[in-house]
Amino acid sequence: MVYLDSAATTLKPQAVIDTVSDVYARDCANIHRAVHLLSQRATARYEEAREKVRIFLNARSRTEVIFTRGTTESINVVAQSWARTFLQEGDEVLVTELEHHSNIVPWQIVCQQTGAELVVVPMTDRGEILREAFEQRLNSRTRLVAMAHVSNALGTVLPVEPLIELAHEQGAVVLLDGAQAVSHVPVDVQALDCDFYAFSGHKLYGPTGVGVLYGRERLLEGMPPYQGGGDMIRSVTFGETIYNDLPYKFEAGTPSIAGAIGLGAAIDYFTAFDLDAVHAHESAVLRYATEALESVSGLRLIGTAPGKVASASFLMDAAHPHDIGTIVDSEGVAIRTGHHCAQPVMEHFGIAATARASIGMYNTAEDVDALVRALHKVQELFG
Ligand code: C6P
Repeated sequence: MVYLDSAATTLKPQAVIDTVSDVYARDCANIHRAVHLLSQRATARYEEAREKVRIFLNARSRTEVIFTRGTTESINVVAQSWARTFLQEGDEVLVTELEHHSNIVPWQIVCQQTGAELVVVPMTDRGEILREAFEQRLNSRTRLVAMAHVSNALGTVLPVEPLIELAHEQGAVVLLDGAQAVSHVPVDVQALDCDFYAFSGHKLYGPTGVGVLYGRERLLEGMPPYQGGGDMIRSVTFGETIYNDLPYKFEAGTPSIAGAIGLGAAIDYFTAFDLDAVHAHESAVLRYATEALESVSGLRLIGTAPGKVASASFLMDAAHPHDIGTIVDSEGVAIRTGHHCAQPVMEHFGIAATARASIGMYNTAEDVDALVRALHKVQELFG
């Protein structure tokens, strides 16, 4: 089988699978709760994983690294804690047209709750977000900018550094949705100077059910908890609860302990490679895929931004994306079809769905050849 659906979730290295299994086999305990040996060991491993994430993102402090269920929850934490507290009528939240639903719907909800307005930066027909379009929508009412670092439906890498600078000049806080970025482009939250960064473990060769919210400490300190429960408190009486310190204030309840430790193992695995070489390899495979797909007659690429990474979305005259997906699957090639949880992107192009081939570090030109052979089969059957 050829796996070309890493944007949905990456395959898991044996080292990650073994680590998760090892946690349950040898250190099965709840964390931050008991004095017994297993709990101490599980707690130490969980906190080591946090430190691995800190180093990976280059966050200043472990207190800025919050474990969540994934990108979606990370964004909802910011929406329901920061935005719900600090936004009011007249304020604006700026997003772009190419966002995943996870970076649209939480802002729509909080805009309804607060009276703030959602403003959208349009993209070009190549799937780019241009500085001029961004500047036109940005103003002194913009309190928060929430944008993808890399688009999942199109593969566009947004020019986030200058956009963050512009946003900060207007006093806005910036959240980056890094779900599709962490495995494909270097991420350094201090160099980016973003205020929040969200990603999912499962798109970085780690387990599902765990993700990260990086937040600038000054902002996290001023935010109320997202959820109430165990571990996020220092003391509770019926009269008053005193919340725990960062990052625990945002980690109510038993987390995905093995998931977080597994994410630490994924970071170890991933960063043991020369990441420049990994990114160069992926770019070469994507270039090869782009040329190979363009040579298939009746095939149109959707999303052609210069410098794009990892994903090639396309349409074929011969068949609907779902039929393409079914036929190539029967040929042993896994791709994703549908709207990719980015319906506004589909609306921009006046389509309902695309077929999307997306690559991970393990994919090769031979995988692309297998896809192209399968697409010729689609043409035979439907053409
Ligand atoms: N995109 C895809 O096939 P979660 O589900 O919380 O791990 O990630 C949500 C999410 C948020 N932002 C972006 C840019 C994403 O790509 C995703 C997940 C998958 O494209 C599943 S829809």
